[in-house]
Amino acid sequence: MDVDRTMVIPSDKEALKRSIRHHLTYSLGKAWSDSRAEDVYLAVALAVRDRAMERRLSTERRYLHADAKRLYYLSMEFLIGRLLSNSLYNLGLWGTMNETVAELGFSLEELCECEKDAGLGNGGLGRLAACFLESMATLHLPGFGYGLYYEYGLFKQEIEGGYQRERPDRWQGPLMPWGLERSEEKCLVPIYGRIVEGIDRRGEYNPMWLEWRCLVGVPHDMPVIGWGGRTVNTLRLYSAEASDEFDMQIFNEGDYIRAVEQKMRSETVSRVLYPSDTLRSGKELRLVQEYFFVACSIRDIVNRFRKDHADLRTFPDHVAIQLNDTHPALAIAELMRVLVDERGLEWEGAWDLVRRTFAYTNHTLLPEALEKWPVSLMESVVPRHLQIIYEINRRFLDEAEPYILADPGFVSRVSLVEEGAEKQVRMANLAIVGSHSVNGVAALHSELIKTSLVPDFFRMWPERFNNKTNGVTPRRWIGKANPPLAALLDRVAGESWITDLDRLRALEPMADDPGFQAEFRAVKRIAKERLARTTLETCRISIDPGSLFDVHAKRIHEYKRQLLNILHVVHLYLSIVEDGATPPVPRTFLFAGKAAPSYWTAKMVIKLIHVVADAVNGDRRVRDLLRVVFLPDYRVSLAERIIPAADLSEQISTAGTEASGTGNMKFAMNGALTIGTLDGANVEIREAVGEENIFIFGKTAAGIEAMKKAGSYRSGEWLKRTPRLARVLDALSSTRFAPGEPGVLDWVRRSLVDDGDRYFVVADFEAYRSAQQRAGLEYTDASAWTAKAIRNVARMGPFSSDRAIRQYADEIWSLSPVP
Ligand code: 26Q
Repeated sequence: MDVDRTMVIPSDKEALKRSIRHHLTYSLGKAWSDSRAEDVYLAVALAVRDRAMERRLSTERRYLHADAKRLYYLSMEFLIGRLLSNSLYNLGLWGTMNETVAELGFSLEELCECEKDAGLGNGGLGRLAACFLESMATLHLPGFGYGLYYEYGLFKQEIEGGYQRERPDRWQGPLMPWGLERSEEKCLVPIYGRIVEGIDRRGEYNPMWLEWRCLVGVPHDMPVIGWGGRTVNTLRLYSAEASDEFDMQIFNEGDYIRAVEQKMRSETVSRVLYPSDTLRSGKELRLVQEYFFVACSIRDIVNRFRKDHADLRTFPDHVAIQLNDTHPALAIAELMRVLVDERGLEWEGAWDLVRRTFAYTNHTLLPEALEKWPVSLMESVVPRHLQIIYEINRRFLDEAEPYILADPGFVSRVSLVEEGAEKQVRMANLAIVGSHSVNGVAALHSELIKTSLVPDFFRMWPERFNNKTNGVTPRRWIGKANPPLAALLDRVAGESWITDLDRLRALEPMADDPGFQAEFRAVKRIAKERLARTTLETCRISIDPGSLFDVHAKRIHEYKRQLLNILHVVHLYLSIVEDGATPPVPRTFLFAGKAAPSYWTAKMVIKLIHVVADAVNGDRRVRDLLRVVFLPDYRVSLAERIIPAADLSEQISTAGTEASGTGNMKFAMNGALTIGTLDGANVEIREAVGEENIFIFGKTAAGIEAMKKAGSYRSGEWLKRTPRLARVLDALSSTRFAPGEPGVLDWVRRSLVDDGDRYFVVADFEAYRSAQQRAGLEYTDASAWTAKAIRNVARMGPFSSDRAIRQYADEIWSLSPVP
């Protein structure tokens, strides 16, 4: 690799050793003789941080010199995972460091395992943000992340008696090598209070925000190292503190206890990540988090702009802001407030700047996941912002008048404020009105946004709507997660695939080559053996690396239909023990994923998987044919272990529900074939790999939509015509599963029959079963299967986050590389 040698700190083995020893002594205060692996990990991380820091400074000099336009990616979540191994990898220092620590008597692999995941996200949306930052740095783009420095990341999942238990995830150690606190750049954020209408000296409306409380935002900077290490960008995460001055005020009033209580309340703002990725929480603390985050970020962005630029009217020429879903949508009102209330701009001029600055990415089609906040709550937490939103709405509805006159229902659909028993602000509508770009995250999803999610806005502003299909970074998801595959790709495609994934096309001519196939299979085998060791250690279940690894790893959700998968497992089991059938290949079904703590059905799906696993794994009749494993605590570092080992990737959401999916891309890149519905990015994966190299089944989004519209779906009737599934449900109602817990599975029939089967599990069951049967049969022809897997890898170019980011930079941000 072409590594920048201009840095000041040398990075040869001797220099690295000196750095590690230095940090052990002076940063950690440890003698070499009583240093444990954890200490050495920290010392290595600090040595790497020194080197990243240097590049960060030189990157910033380059940006300043070029007066480059900057992109700010606002996201409540960044699911980063471990940083050390990736930093080393992207800096081009993995090999040297590996030898260095080996000479010191440690294995780098083991040291990296000491690091806790930075799990500051729920799933897809947070991981996408992390991949995007990495791609921006790799492409030398001035792109910066803003988020919250949660004290507790996503909960740790433990399983007790088949049930999920949540444990707090305090991911930061006493010494944080990656989050550099910038106390000197603290900022003040007013919150709560009331607005007093006033008229200023010129006779103009001048509202005053009085009696606010004050939060303090403390930035923590994390380095984002691009491939090759020449560009190092920053992810700035804020934690909340109490303001001393305000506490003093209460203190002076004589109420010491109340002052301390207030302080503690302020510090809870950045305490914990909300663990639900769909159900709206509606909780005041979440709104406070969103506002606090947005206020800190906007202050920082405006201050940085003002340091070098005098004329606010050029703001959009220098700044672009991407909203990762609606969670940061209050930024639109906050920037208006800063421009109008603090900088004295006229409303029209300010609004024009705001709209040219913001762009919004939508990540969901589920109506229950669209963010709404009660007006009464906003009035209490952000009174001035609520006023501003009302004013935005008034002017917007004026603009919409022609449409409203032609269609009386229009106004109630597009208004930023939903009328009803409780008035609510619709954050998606605010984000759309305040942005020049609205994008979905896969082709199908972006179409559905226009045709069914917000068709009225599409009619008004068709030019705003566009698609940016998601992507994932090949550095982490191939290079780092699957070194044997990366080495093979280096050899046959040349090393440039890592930043130019289309190069993997070079594999195509070798797809049928028996010698290459053998090498490819050997790579898969290594990953499967590694995962088998993990299941043995963490679940005490041994699995056969020679069996087909069929993997369903993602958040547990009804729409993602883990239920469909496990019902099919029960069907296979019954077909063996009752019908005497013999499946063509032995299979290992692997599940992993967390359920939101308040999502009862999702948690019961986890219980069901364990009940089935117990029955199947404990039955000697299916010993060599079926195995079911639930791997607890799915997280980035576990994904890096699971994904390379998969033969078959389960992407089986109800068509029209999964916005894109990104796991689907990671699995295919690592040589798994996909079994999936025509949903999200699966549609584009099929186009890319060719329909003969993927197992597509089930109803289409249009088909599902038609059934919903007609109200014609009767799952109970369907079940009568699906005897295999009927038998499965009967078996689950009997005592053969979970004999010690009668009734524990009753919810399955209730959900699929009595409650109407919202996610069309019954309707898709037979199609799924037959696709699974095809997959099993095809696996018996190792050569044909391997050829397909190779073609999948070869054709994954479009699903690199580099491609996605180039499109964002060109088509939304007008951002150029600063190499
Ligand atoms: C909202 C309000 C209050 C509390 C929590 C939330 C919240 C938090 C996280 C709502 C949604 C999320 C996360 C959504 C998410 O991960 N969506 C996924 O985004 C991926 C990246 O675009 C897509 O690939 C997935 O299809 C989509 O489900």
